[in-house]
Amino acid sequence: MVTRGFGGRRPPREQAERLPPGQYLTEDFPVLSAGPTPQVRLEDWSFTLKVGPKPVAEWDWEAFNRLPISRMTRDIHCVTAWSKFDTSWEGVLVDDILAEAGIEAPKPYTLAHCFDGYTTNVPTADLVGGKAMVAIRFEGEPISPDHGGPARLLVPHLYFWKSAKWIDGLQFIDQDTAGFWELRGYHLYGDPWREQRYTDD
Ligand SMILES: Nc1nc2c(c(=O)[nH]1)N[C@H]1C(S)=C(S)[C@@H](COP(=O)(O)O)O[C@H]1N2
Ligand SMILES: [Mo]
Repeated sequence: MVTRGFGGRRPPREQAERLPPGQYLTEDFPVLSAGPTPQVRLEDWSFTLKVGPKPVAEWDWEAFNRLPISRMTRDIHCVTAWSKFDTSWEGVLVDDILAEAGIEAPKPYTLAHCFDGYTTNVPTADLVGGKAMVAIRFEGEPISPDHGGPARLLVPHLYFWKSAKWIDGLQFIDQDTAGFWELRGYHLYGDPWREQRYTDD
């Protein structure tokens, strides 16, 4: 048996239970980006909520940082087969963003939009109920630019391509609409436990 990345620090059975099928454990944090890292200055940062084409709320960096901050410690799973356990993030739950905007999950699907033009689609139900946040800190520090700083989406129960880096908004939409990688062969939903890597998985 080959168990890549097993450092002997965790009981093998616990490790096996926490690793989705086809994944291996890593202690590093690989950087995976479709293009160059955009340098987003905090003074240029903004986050917009849209319902369909219509903007309904917008925050600059200072205002966003005044929203309630929550912490999530979760395992993350990349479609390229690495998983990393117990990553800890601080940020604003999508629930709290919606509450601040005075709206409730207005449409069944969501597209995340980013400063580099990247998009990814997630059912709105997978973003609420404490399942997802817009993270602004990783392991107690500001998120580094390569990992999506100033802010990235964190949807840890789906493959990590759904956790959009350099996020600048969420758009609520009626139809599930493929984003950047979903248009290029990745699964529309991306559940690591059902190994939904590619379109027809
Ligand atoms: N804006 C944006 N978000 C993105 C990407 C990207 O290219 N652009 N890559 C995705 C992919 S495929 C993965 S696996 C994770 C990687 O995050 P990391 O570089 O912090 O490991 O970010 C996702 N979010
Ligand atoms: Mo990825």
